[in-house]
Amino acid sequence: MTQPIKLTRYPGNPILVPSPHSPWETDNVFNAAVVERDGLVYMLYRAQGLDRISRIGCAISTDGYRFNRLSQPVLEPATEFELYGVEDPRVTFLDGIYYMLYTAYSPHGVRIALARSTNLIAWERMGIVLPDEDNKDAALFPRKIGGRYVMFHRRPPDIWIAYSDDLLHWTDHQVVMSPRPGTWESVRIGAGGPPFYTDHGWLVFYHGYNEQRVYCLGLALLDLENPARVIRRQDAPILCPDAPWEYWGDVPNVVFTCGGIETADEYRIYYGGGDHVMAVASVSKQEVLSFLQG
Ligand code: BMA
Repeated sequence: MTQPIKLTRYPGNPILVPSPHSPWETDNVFNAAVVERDGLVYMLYRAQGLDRISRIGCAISTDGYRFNRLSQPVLEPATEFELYGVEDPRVTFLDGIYYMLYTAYSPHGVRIALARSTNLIAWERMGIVLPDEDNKDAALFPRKIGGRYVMFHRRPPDIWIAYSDDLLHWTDHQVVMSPRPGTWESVRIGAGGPPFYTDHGWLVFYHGYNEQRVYCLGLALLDLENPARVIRRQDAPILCPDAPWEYWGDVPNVVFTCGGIETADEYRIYYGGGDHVMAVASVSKQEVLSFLQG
């Protein structure tokens, strides 16, 4: 039997920690979307400060490990659906535009919200997606399928997909994957960042949660034309809390990803540790190939 695929932590973790200098990010910086643009790596991270409201900050890097942050958030609560915060961004580049799906949290509950940008810093709100239901963990696919946009979303406890012509109205909702009883992902699961396109299918990094209240990350492969069809799903998690900044934090025992990047030879997955700091871990494409080929 082949060994399960695992992510290897970057030895310099954590790569982003709260800042005592900015009131809006004194407490936690975590669950970032990460995107490459013109040779720079942009991290759009969820920050919580003195008021405990979540905002989205931006940090920029030339090597993907050492980041400099902008002094002000790039997105902060502005609508009635965002009163308690804007959380867990996932960013996708599609047809020349960056789209951010994020969680809008307010007395209405949690909603999926959408914003767009051409430079990853100035964001324009497009509206609330699925306005009538509590939902989160949404991520837009980086390519259209059959001429339509596709996104992951989460109706607890499952990962779902839906299709759209305009990014705001979504139909053809289907369950993609469900929790597996008695495992690390027994209670609920949710998509990580946008899936990676490969010749063999959509490669998905996702999170799972169990009765012990531990968040781990898992790996799955979905059909390119019909991503509701799961081609393969690894039994073992690819990353579980095991470092101090993962098992101790604002919320203990959490590794949670909202995105990663693909380099020539590896997948680099960025993740929040303990809802408190940002870290990164990677796996070589060579190693993933056995999973893709089955
Ligand atoms: C989920 C989300 C994430 C968070 C995780 C662990 O429901 O709120 O933002 O990282 O819980 O607390």
